[in-house]
Amino acid sequence: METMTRNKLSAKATIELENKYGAHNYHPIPVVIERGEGVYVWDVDGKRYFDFLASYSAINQGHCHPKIIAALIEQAQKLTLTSRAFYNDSLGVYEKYIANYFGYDKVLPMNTGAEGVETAIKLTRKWGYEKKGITGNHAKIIVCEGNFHGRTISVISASTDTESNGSFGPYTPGFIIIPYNDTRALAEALKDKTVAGFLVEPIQGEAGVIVPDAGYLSDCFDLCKAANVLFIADEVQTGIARTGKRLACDHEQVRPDVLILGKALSGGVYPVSAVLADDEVMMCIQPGQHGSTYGGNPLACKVAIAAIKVVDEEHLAENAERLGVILRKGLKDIKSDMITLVRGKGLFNAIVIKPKNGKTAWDVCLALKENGLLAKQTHNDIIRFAPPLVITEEQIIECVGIIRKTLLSFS
Ligand code: IF1
Repeated sequence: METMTRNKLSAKATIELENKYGAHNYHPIPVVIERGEGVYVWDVDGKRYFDFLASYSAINQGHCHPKIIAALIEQAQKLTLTSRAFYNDSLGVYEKYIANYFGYDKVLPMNTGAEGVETAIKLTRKWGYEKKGITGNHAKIIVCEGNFHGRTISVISASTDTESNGSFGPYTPGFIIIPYNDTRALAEALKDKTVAGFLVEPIQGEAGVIVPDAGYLSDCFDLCKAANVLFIADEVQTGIARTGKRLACDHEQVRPDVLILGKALSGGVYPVSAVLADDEVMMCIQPGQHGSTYGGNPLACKVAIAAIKVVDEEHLAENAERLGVILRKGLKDIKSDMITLVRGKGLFNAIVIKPKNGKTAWDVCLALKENGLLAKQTHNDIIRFAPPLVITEEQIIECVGIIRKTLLSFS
């Protein structure tokens, strides 16, 4: 196989570079992507694929959305970073826009989703001590089995996934783990008066797009309110129109006390995360008690404003709601004994694969790639289907056709 053609590395040579010089902390599907536009990506050999992962729901607005890229380019040529040692002309404008858009008094700007979760944990603990009156260093946060909130030490300390937290101890104390989608378990855990917060994904993504029973979120919110405990929604993956509403919590009219956003907040163009809360919570952190070098930088601010405007201008939540119904029906109609379950909300979906003749979800993803659709399995038997929300009905129908053809090819 040629290593270079037209000054471009071959797919094989590129993969070998990553293998030799990069940490082996991922096992990617063997495709080398060179370009992305809307719902499509092209590999280094010019083959086009539907992107049915959207970078784990960071690319809800589609690859390289022109309005978001334009905002990036314009700001990048003017001012990219001041640190928070000084003011800049973008941050206040962004903070007002985002706080008003999601309906909170204030926002604390960070960069990655994990930083957003860490920020929410610190904020909740501080509120627990200063407002709820929990005695020093005993504040607890309730989390759910099967959660995924990021990869930092405190966040994996709350995880039940040994692949996420194995051999990374010692772990951060102060987490109570209860079953997901179980309000009785939450009610029991809330009897502990040292609990300051309940941190939950409205739909569990990494666990395999686990959609809780209708009413679960609102029941949990009510239980937290009665126990004077903060309801913390991790909408890093479910937010920004992915599930068919502005936020997944909107399906149940739940307004989290602490809202964590990331990923599609910047449309996959630049790392931007945010924690939103009202003053009673947010003002528990005072100058010098939290922050980050890049948090709230001018580039992030302009990119995020552009990314959110695209969500509204292109009605992405409504599109996700409508096309999710068509996608799930199409998947359920596929007559394959490898599909044991189809579940999801909006364009946040997954199928559960039963191995057949030794072929697993990984093999299905490899075959999907050959047929022009990129997806990735999670936990061995689950394939997530989460395309950019700009996808059209015709494209959804075409993709269902690709998925059907692929699954039926496994005899
Ligand atoms: C990887 C999946 C994994 C998240 C929720 C916070 C974060 C994430 C609900 C942290 C990040 C990413 C991380 C990425 C793959 C993907 C992921 F759940 F989406 F599938 F890993 F489990 N809250 N999820 O989903 O945000 O720090 O990454 O910006 O680590 O492989 P981040």
